[in-house]
Amino acid sequence: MKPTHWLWTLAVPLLAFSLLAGLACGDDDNGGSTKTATSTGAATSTGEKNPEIDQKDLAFKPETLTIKAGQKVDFKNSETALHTVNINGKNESGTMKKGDLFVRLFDKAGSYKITCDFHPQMNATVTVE
Ligand SMILES: [Cu+2]
Repeated sequence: MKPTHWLWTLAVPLLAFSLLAGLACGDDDNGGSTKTATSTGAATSTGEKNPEIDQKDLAFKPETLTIKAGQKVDFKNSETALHTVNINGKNESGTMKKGDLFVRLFDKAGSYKITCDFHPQMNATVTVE
């Protein structure tokens, strides 16, 4: 029964792979569903771009940003590593993949700590005046 045996050696890894892929997809969907990232931030009619904090090289760039109350900040993931945007310890962005954008309105003055769930070394501070 050589042919049967041969088929199974193919079928088992294939099955395992599709199961894994399915699981990974499910996880991804979960993370994405809480995301509030939209492109509506670009609709501000002043023509002014939102200040931007880039997620790159496992860091926030820039690490300090000063804005005025009522301004929005574009958080952008520019690399393949997954990131989150946590504002004062709260994950507001969900999991961000490469190319994802999270726009956050800062309407109250204060100092906001920006961190990432996956990389404890990622830190930034947004100061709202
Ligand atoms: Cu990160």
